[in-house]
Amino acid sequence: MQTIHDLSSATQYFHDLEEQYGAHNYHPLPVVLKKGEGVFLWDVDNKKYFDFLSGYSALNQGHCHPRLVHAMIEQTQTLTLTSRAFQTDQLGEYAKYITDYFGYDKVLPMNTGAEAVETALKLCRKWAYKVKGIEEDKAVIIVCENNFHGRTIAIVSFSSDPDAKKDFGPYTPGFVSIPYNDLPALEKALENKNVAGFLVEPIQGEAGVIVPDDGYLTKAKALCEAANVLFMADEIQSGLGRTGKMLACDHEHVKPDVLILGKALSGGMLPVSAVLANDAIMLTLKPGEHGSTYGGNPLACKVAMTALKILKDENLVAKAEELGEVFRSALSDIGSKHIAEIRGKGLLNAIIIQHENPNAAWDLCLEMKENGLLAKPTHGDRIRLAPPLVITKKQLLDGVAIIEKSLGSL
Ligand code: IF1
Repeated sequence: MQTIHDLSSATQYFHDLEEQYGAHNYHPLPVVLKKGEGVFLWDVDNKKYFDFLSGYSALNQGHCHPRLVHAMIEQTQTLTLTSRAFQTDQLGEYAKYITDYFGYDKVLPMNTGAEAVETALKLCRKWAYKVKGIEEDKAVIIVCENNFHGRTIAIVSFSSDPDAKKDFGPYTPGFVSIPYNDLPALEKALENKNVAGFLVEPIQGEAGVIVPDDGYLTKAKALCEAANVLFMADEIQSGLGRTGKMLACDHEHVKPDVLILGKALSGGMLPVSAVLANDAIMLTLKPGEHGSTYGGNPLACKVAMTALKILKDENLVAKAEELGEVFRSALSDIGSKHIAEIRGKGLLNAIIIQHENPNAAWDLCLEMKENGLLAKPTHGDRIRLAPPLVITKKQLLDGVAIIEKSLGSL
């Protein structure tokens, strides 16, 4: 099994720089990349890899998509940022495009996913006080156990992951956590008249690709509607074609009151996120009540419009649905005793590893790296497998062959 000491001199050089001068808030796989194109990555020794993480689903359109690179270059040479103190020829066009695309009255543009989630939380509370009539500072937002919505203080305040939460207190109040995929628990939590919203991932990504029962989203939305509570879907990872539908909510034809997007909204070019809602909700925010220096900058608008067009022009949603089926059945055909479970939808999948070696998932990822495929374990025993949606069937099956070969070394 490869250890950190078997690195090439070039890899070791860059590894040491990061180690010495970068914060240690990650434990990355020991691979140093210098080039990406489509589904492929190359390291500093020119070794080629399949990317089966896709920047945690930010690269649905693949690395350095030529249309995105062109949009970046063109806008970068024209106008990149004005701040929202002034208007631009890109924001209005983008706002119209994305609201038509998803069927909402308005969009509030932000940058990172966590910022979009925070924006949704603030919007929900503002709506609760101004429209629903909840008493000031009493609004409650329901969240699910094992959620992942970002890393800000408010968001980790309602995390159930000790690593994400410990030593970051005091925590932000106003959140109630219930088990995921548990409708009676939601129904009970909704009895509290101070509930303003329900924030949920339609498929839980970080928790290891947890797919809820069919009908969960439909019923959850109905319960929220009956209680006059906003159903807020965090589609930052599950959205934009990743699960074989444009949005994971589309598997049940559920339309969130508040839709939260990020990651692949820019196809990996720069941080772009967005919150979409109808006027009754969105117009509760008045000028000066929320904002961001880079939110809605012309470069982000241009790139995001292009990223959304690529999803449709290249039919990536249907491809993800079709190739997801191919992928899960090919993984199942391996018949490895070390794969305890295969789960996912579209090209958002994970395998659960069972092995007496507690580091088996990590060791398998090291072995897959040696064999030319990059993926990383989450929560110890599960490996997320999420290639860019531009992958071909042959490339996908070549990837499965690498996974099979690597499993043989466990
Ligand atoms: C890390 C994974 C983690 C997200 C959902 C909001 C955000 C994310 C559903 C915040 C971000 C990233 C963050 C990155 C690893 C990755 C991740 F689930 F995708 F694997 F952590 F759980 N909602 N997910 O998945 O978006 O602010 O990062 O733009 O923090 O380690 P962000």
